[in-house]
Amino acid sequence: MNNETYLDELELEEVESWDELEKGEKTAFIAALIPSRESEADTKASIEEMQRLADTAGITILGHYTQRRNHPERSTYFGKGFLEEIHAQMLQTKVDLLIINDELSPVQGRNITDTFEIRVIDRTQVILSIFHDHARSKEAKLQVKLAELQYQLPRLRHLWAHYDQERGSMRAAGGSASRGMGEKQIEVDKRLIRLQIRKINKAIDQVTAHKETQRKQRGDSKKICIVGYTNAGKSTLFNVLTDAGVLVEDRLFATLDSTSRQLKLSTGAPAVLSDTVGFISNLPHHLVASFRATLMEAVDADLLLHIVDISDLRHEYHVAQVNEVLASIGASEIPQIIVLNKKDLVDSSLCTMLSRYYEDAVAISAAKNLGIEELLQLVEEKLMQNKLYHLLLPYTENALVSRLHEIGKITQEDYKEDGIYVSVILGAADSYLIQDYIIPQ
Ligand SMILES: Nc1nc2c(ncn2[C@@H]2O[C@H](COP(=O)(O)OP(=O)(O)OP(=O)(O)O)[C@@H](O)[C@H]2O)c(=O)[nH]1
Ligand SMILES: [Mg+2]
Repeated sequence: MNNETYLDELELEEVESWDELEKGEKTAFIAALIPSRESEADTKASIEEMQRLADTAGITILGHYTQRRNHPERSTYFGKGFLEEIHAQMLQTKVDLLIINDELSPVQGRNITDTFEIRVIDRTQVILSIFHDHARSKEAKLQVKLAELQYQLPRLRHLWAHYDQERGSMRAAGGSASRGMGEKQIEVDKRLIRLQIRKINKAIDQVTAHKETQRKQRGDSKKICIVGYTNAGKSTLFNVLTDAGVLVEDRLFATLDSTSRQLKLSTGAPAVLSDTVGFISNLPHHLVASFRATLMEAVDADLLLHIVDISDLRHEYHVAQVNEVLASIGASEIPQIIVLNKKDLVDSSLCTMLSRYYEDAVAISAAKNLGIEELLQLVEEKLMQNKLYHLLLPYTENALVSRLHEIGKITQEDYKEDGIYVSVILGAADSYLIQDYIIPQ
């Protein structure tokens, strides 16, 4: 039975009162809270990222507002005066929405809407809406649906609360509708949502178990997974290494599914490479949780290729954010190679500096096919605990050279006057053979 079959069996009912992003709503302001320790550059980058997310979700940003304070207001996130000012500006400019660059608590979202009459959505909703639009496979769609339902559950009320208010006033005017219908309806909806969450979780459990079996069948193939910030170039690299033809796009979260292909290593050792969903700072935790079937690829890997877009000024911060997500899914102990991508867009001195700064790093351009050989070499080294050695052997060690041909991979062999120059990739267990002949680099 394949993944899709488990998921086909799943029937979900629509819940009426989800306050979704409506299609007509296309313009917005962004509002962000700036902690006092945050630098101007970081604030700018964070708002730009929010703008990029909004853009990907099909919303045009017409301006942004920031307020410097360390903690959000418990009940309204921003202060009263600030929200009133935004409301006035929104009316004047006829802007549809306010996007908050953070996740609002259910109470905050409700109060901003009710008290200040601002149609508000938060960063999580924007990301969920992108995931919703980009999900192609049934598995991805269900994982997104699960995250949406979990986000929605504590926030159910809008439609039905209004229903109660209307009914209440009708009764006051002599109508006979009973008050409290809305509250009952919220309970019904909540039950329905919980039921759906259980059903999806069960289906995802089955998919996870099925994938687990598939992974076991891969036997002793080494598992390598490409991870990284969204838009870093994961799928581009995946295609270069496997000719898979996975979708590559200059947009956030182009990939939501994981795809795996055989990777041919020069040692002939079997390996499987996987491309997967990208990460972002403050990735909504519901998404991380519901994408567990997809993220298993990373958790289960023998080696992670952590790909970094070094043309992005915030690359260092992105590395930290990706590592944070990896830690949250239990993948922080897996060996990593830092793949410094898009070297075609930056100064070579930056590549050199970063290659030295990170342990096990290699600079490449996936799009321009640069540095791929070096990357593969490093992959082999890390995977097999193999290392590349440059040796100078005396002619009397001819037998050892023959042996190296058998047990390692010779990448260069030169017979010169002062001896035999050999470059060889060798497993850690065999390295004692050549210790005396290593040329110091
Ligand atoms: N200049 C340059 N552009 C690159 C390079 N590698 C990838 N890109 C571009 O970066 C963009 C994102 O590439 P993808 O491979 O889709 O990135 P991804 O990490 O898979 O992104 P998501 O799946 O959305 O998380 C595309 O426009 C690529 O053409 C590179 O080495 N140099
Ligand atoms: Mg991708």
